[in-house]
Amino acid sequence: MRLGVLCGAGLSAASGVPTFRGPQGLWKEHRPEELATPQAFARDPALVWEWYAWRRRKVRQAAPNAAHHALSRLCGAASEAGIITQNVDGLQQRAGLPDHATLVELHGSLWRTRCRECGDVREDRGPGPGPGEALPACACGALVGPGVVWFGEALARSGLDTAARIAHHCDLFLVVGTSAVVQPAASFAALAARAGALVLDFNLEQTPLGDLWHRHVPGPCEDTLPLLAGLLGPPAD
Ligand code: BV8
Ligand code: ZN
Repeated sequence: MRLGVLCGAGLSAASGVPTFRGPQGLWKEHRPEELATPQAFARDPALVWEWYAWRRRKVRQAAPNAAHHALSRLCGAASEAGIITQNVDGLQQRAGLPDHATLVELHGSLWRTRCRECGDVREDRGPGPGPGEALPACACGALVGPGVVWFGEALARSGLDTAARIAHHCDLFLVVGTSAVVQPAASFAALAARAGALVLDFNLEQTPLGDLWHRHVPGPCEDTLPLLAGLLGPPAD
């Protein structure tokens, strides 16, 4: 069985990482769409970095949950496995994946920085600048921002190609914990459905693309995915 997965913030909710559009999707009365943009960074880079430093702290305090581990097991049971994640927290990597599984971070990573002037990208596992601290600068002189893809920024071509390959070549496509409102990420579920995969949507709620799904699996994914892994996956070691 060839497995494809598209996941979003709901996958990490049980780890204590806030989702974007849920009731706790606010930070200091700012909505993510207001801060996750190049315009917000140009206007107030310190505020944007404060938000990302806060998110780094939340993720550092978090651990992969049963849903992440279930996805790792399901990848182990599949002959081919690809995970398309919109999450930037790195928790799926921390849960571990079998060598044959592909993971693509469509929207980048909290644990990198990127210069929007010269394109320099670096790993950065630090806490991010504290209040009043100097903001990280690039050798080219520009300020560097978090290594994520903001609204209005193009996604990396390589990531899009890998995601399309995963969606095109799978028999089972799991959509996990995403509101399916952000494009082009959400489009990969439709691609998988058109390519003939059985699409299962693991979410607390129905999503806008509901008529595309072959099956909505209601409930917290940290409860429902382990059930699927128990049916399809190898015995937990
Ligand atoms: C681009 C990184 C072009 C930053 C993020 C086409 C149509 C419509 C709009 C557009 C379009 N093309 C472009 C757009 C505009 C825009 C867009 O999609 N806007 C939306 C809001 C309408 N897209 C873009 O700007 C993209 N860029 O297309 O560029 C271009 C081309 C060439 C040159 C220049 C430009 C870039 C999009 C990427 C934005 N960056 N994040 C950061 O993280 O800070 S998006 C952000 O939203 C996160 O990545 C997040 O992952 C993503 C999606 O949110 P979800 O993961 O789904 O999270 P959410 O809170 O919404 O939902 C959680 C779900 O989980 C809920 O359904 C809930 O019920 C469920 N849940 C909760 N708990 C559980 C659970 N389910 C199960 N179990 C639980 N326990
Ligand atoms: Zn630079």
